[in-house]
Order: sequence, then structure tokens, then C-alpha cells
Amino acid sequence: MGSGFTHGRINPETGLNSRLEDFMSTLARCIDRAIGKEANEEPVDLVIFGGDAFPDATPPPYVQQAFARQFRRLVDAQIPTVLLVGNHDQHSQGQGGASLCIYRTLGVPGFVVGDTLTTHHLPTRNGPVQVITLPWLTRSSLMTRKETHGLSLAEVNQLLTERLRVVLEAEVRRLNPDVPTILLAHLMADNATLGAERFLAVGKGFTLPMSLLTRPCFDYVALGHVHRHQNLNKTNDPPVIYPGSIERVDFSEEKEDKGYVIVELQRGKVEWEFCPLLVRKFSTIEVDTSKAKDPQAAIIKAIAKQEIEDAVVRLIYKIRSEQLDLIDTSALHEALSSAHTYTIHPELVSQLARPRVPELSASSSIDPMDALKTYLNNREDLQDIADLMMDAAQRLLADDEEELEEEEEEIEQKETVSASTENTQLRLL
Ligand SMILES: [Mn+2]
Repeated sequence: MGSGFTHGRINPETGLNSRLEDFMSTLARCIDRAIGKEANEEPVDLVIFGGDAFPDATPPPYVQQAFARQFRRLVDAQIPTVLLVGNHDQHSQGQGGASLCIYRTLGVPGFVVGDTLTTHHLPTRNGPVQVITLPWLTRSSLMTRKETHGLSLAEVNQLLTERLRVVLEAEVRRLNPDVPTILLAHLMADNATLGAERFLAVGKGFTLPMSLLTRPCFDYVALGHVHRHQNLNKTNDPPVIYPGSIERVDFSEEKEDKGYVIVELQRGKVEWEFCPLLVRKFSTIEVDTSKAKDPQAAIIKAIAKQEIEDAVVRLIYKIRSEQLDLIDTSALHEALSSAHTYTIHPELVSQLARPRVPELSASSSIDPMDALKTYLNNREDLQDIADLMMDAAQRLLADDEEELEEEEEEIEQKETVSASTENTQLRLL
């Protein structure tokens, strides 16, 4: 909540950005279902939230309140709730606490904040449940800088995975084998299909192998982080589910369904269902008018073909510079006026311009290293230095994180009297 404001507009009646209001009403519909608002619905026994409530750890008070107003309905309905901490909820990579910790500080009845790797034994109306919380991990949460010095990102990833396997195993061994068990984790699994979130956590994350998650001791694996809904374990034993975000965050999620997941959980038996929500439509209108006799008519026709009412719309049209006088901009505004919001992006086509690399268009999210590779593959003149450029980029991405960690370690050493860096690394656990 609180992201994507550029796709909204101020609601004059409330003074709020309409995209915040969209998220508020969508979240309200999720909570409606949880408490069983409709006559034919039963209230759920437990609500779990997979993290990334806000774009950062310090959301404005009115955004915090909008979130709290919905979740407090679960307190009133006496439904226990687990709030997991995602990367966007952590302040300066975990050092400054997390926005969601306020619920623990206030002692909100029935609310558990998952900011460490630990097992919560929760009573519900229909019996006990165990929830292992695994918040977003950074390299510094399991390893010292000394240990990772000189290692490539892939080697660091490998080392972190091994460390995590050990600490997770310790939790697994303490589980009660007769009680239904959920692993609730905020992570990037190695076979997930990505959306906007890849851009939002550039170079700072790790991917974890599925073998860590698909274990018979877990009846259900609930994941946060990836915005696209998906089940990563096709054999469903256990289901490994990203429910995805409840609203579209940007145009990269234009074609994704949004919703929540309802789970029927027993020890050794689980059924789940993705429940789609009616959310704000995003719509891209792309038209190439560079060969059209009447570019204006071509654009108007392209707009008319799409249902744009109340949608967030972007119009992209390609045009030659000498055609520009043929465009009546006010008529385009008129044609788009039924949209919720819209933007217009003319793209000049020139014989002189280098062709754009289609894989790198603004509509697709792509890993920065993949983007660079794609770019270099299209630049024969750079082939001699392509490998050097890839190395340099890799180092830039790694340095970015190390600088943050250096700052963290300075803070740590100030705060910890017996500052042995080897022992201060397990703070998330
Ligand atoms: Mn995340």
C-alpha cells in the first residue's frame, strides 16, 4: 500500500490518491472474506500475510492507518494473524526494525510479527497450527563480510543457502509431527516467474532452491515477494504458493490476475484455492502510425478498440517527425477521457536512429545483468569488451550491497560492546 501513485489521481472528496483507495478497497475485500462477512461464508481460523505491506519501512501515517484499519477487523473477529516481514518492510536491511513491528510493540491480541526465523505455535478455533516464519534474508543476516570476501554472487548465494538449510533444519526438528504446519517465507525461489519486484530489489536478493521448501514436514508453503500468483510445486505436495500482490503495481503486471488464497489445512492433507479479485484494469495501447496515411485516425481507431473505461491507460504511438503536424493532441485527450488515468507516449521513428532492442522495452521487467547481456548481444562493436563490461556490472551490483553492509557493521560495532563480527551475524534468527 502506498505504491504506484503515479497511476492514480487525487480524489477531491477524500484528498487521497485513487491508487491508495484501490488498494484499500481490495484489502477490505480480502478481510471481508477472512471474517466471513457474507452470509454463505465461514470465518477463517488464521490469516497469514507474506510481507511487503508498504514500499518502505517508513510509510506515511495515513497509509499505515489504512492498513491497520483493515487488519484490526481481524482482532475484533478474534482471528489470529501472522504478519511476515518482507524486504520492503525492513529498515536499512534489517537494522532499524520493520514497519510491521509496531503490532508487537502494541501487543495487538492474536497478532504475531514474523521478523525472525522461528516457529510460532498458534491456537485457532479449530485446533493448533505451527507456522515457521522466514523473513527476507540478506547476505549479512547469515554471513560475515570476511566470509564472503572475494566470492562471486553465485558462491555467496550457495553459502547462504547452506547456512539457511542448517538453521531451518533446527526448526524442523522441533516441530510437532501431529500438528498442521505452514512455512511462511519471504523469498525468491529459483523457479519463480518474475514481475516488477525484480526491479525493486535489484542485486540485493538471493534465490533459494525449491528443495528447501518442498519437504513433507510442511503441509503448506506460503510465499511472499513475487507479485505474480503461482504454484511453484506442480505435484502439490506441498503446494508452494505465491498468492501475488492484491493489486497491480505497474504495467508489467497488466495481464496478471490478482487475488488471495484460501487454504483448507489438515496435517497431511491440504486444499487451496486462488480467489481472484476485481481490480483496477491496466491497459497498454500500442500503435505504429509511421506508415499510416492518416496517423490521427489510426490512433483514434486503436483507442476505440480497447475498453479503457476506468482503466489505467498508456498510449504509445510510433510516428515520423514529418507526421507530427497531423496529430491533434486535444482530440487524443478527448478520446482517452473515460480512462481512470492515462499517459501518452509518442515515439519518433527515424531512419538514423539505432533500432531499439525489443526485449528491453519498458513493458517487460528484466534482471539488470540479463538486460546488459541482451544489450551487448545487439552491439557487435562492443564484443571485444563485452566480458569486461559484464564483470564490471557484476561488481557494481555487489559493491552496492557491500557499502550498505559496511554502514551496518559500523552501527553494529558501536552498539555491541564485545563486537566480535563473527558472532553478530545471526541477528535475524
Ligand atoms: Mn519482497
